[in-house]
Amino acid sequence: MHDAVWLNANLATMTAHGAIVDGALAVTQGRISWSGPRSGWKDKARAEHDARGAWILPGFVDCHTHLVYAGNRAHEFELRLKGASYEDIAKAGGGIVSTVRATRAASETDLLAVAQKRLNQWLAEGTAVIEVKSGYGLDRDTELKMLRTARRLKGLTVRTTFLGAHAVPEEFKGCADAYIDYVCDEVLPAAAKEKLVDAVDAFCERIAFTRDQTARVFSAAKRLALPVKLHADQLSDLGGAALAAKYGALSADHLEHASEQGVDAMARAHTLAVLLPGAFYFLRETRLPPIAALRRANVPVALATDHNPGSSPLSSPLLAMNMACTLFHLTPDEALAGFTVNAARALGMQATHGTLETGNAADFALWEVESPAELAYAIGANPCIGIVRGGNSGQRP
Ligand code: DI6
Ligand code: FE
Repeated sequence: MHDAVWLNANLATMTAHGAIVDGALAVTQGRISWSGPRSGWKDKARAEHDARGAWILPGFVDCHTHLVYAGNRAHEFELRLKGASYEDIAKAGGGIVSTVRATRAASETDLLAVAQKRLNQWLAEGTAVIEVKSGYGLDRDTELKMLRTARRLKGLTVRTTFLGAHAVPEEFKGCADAYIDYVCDEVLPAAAKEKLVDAVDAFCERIAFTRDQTARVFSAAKRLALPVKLHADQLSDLGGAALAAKYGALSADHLEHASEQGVDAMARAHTLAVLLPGAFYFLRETRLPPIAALRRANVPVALATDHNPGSSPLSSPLLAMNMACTLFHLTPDEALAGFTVNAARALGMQATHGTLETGNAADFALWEVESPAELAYAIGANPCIGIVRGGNSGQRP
């Protein structure tokens, strides 16, 4: 006897089984306990739901966000519209460090309230898992405050990533190496000790940290047995993709300027690509990530919103999918895989999320569309009509 079954549903399983038209999906004790064609459903369930022809997809996984921060950077958007570049603003003392000032000043209660409110948009679009990075504290107490805040978010599963190496804070200006020592010796160990870290990230970029500095952060992560990932080759080719691969990273993210060799190294290391079309769009970048090389090398591609106040104030997985198709030429099927099965892999969560396989968490959403491709096609619509978390149906927020 199963707890509940959804009948009259179409299933985008995101597995090799593909789509199942007129399927059935059952859940028991918070897990998917049966999925397949309706004709094969012979069991019983305590509750029967009529999905009325809706498509069921695994809950979305947003595997790269900076959701927790205070303030916003609308004034920098205005400056950029007048001609300043993202890098100019960062060099002039704006950019990431301006969000750092606001985030340091905010109480944990206020930080949680604004982040929880932001999260409503993800919940309304059927998101089951969100990754949230630190990196707007850049001191021990504020980095820990950000990670604790992320862990307190309600409504979905949260994974926290330590991004102490996001920018050089004002008090270490001109002393990036000393700051990296502080991150490796003090901040990361303190966050790991409080069990607030699921993975470690760094911003390897001309305006942030060098390859050597990034490697030191990765070595510190390895000493603590934490997986790594990287903001790689977004604005310039610093060899970030190959560096991520060398450390067996879960993913290398952005990749607009990554080389073919970088992509090949990722393939050999089974490092996934995470593409972030929101930042590409918002910074009006023109150089496309190496999609053809990624396809040729069979590197799985995940997508994410990269939600952050500076380079990607994007709160919609659906819109990110549309952007990935229009800007990066992904197919709608690739975009859907990018927010489900491949995003779960990018977080090391493929055993529980990203597909409708039996045994996975019963975290899924019902969509009133004729085909799943419509989710990547429509701009600004939200046809989500039901959300199931841990087997329990809820209303869309
Ligand atoms: N992710 C980041 O960490 C930086 N760019 C990106 O795509 C920018 C964050 C910021 O400007 O606040
Ligand atoms: Fe980012």
